[in-house]
Amino acid sequence: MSNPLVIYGVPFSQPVRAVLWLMLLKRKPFELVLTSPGSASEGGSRHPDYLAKFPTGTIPGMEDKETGFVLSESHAMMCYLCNLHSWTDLYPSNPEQRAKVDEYLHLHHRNTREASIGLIAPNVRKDLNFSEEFLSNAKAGIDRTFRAIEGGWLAQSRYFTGDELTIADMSAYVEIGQLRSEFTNVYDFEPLPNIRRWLDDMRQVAYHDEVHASLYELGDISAEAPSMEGIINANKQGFRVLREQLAGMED
Ligand SMILES: N[C@@H](CCC(=O)N[C@@H](CS)C(=O)NCC(=O)O)C(=O)O
Repeated sequence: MSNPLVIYGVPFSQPVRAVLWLMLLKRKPFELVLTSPGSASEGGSRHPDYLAKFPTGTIPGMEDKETGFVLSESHAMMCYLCNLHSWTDLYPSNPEQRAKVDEYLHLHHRNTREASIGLIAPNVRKDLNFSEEFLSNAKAGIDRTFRAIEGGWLAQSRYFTGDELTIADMSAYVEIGQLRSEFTNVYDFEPLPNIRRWLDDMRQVAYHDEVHASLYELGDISAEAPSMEGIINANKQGFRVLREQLAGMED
């Protein structure tokens, strides 16, 4: 029987990667249904069938085929999964510790997430001709957020909210990690030693490489925008690697 838990998305998407990483880390089987972000065609996140379940038209989407329960928003999914399965190592049950994780998850959207909007999207979609003003505002926002992470969260503890990994780190990493030199190479982390230390620690977390297979495939995009074919190939490679992992879980 096919798995009742379905995740819709592509591995190149940052919030999709965060949810997939959690599922792999906890060895929870699921079915990944490739869904193109922004496309109104069949299999796209703006197709009426998808919008009927997920009105915001974004990936990831999650569906429990057995109960009909659907959910969008990567952070809502990660919290839900942790609550459902009592993964209190990654989402602590202590109210104060949990609140610190939530604090970061809320902050993430208009701050760390700007990394994709200000640094990845303009490099991937040069055809969209982002204005200089847009790019410099985005860059200033990213620098500000990274300085706060460097001098705040990661100056005080090994991970974002303490000495243990939580879903806050996983969510932050899919945005920040993608920028490093071994991936897209679009940000200079030299002045940020605490972030560099944390990035190295995050790289050691199980399934890091599998979840980031699409980025290894895409490579450095700092000098030249990748072709659409390059992005499709990166997603295909990411999907292949995930499928192997999922097959291993079902054995
Ligand atoms: N806050 C959302 C962001 C989701 C998001 O921005 N997804 C992008 C792909 S990375 C998307 O689906 N874009 C397509 C669109 O907006 O049409 C989350 O964390 O799930």
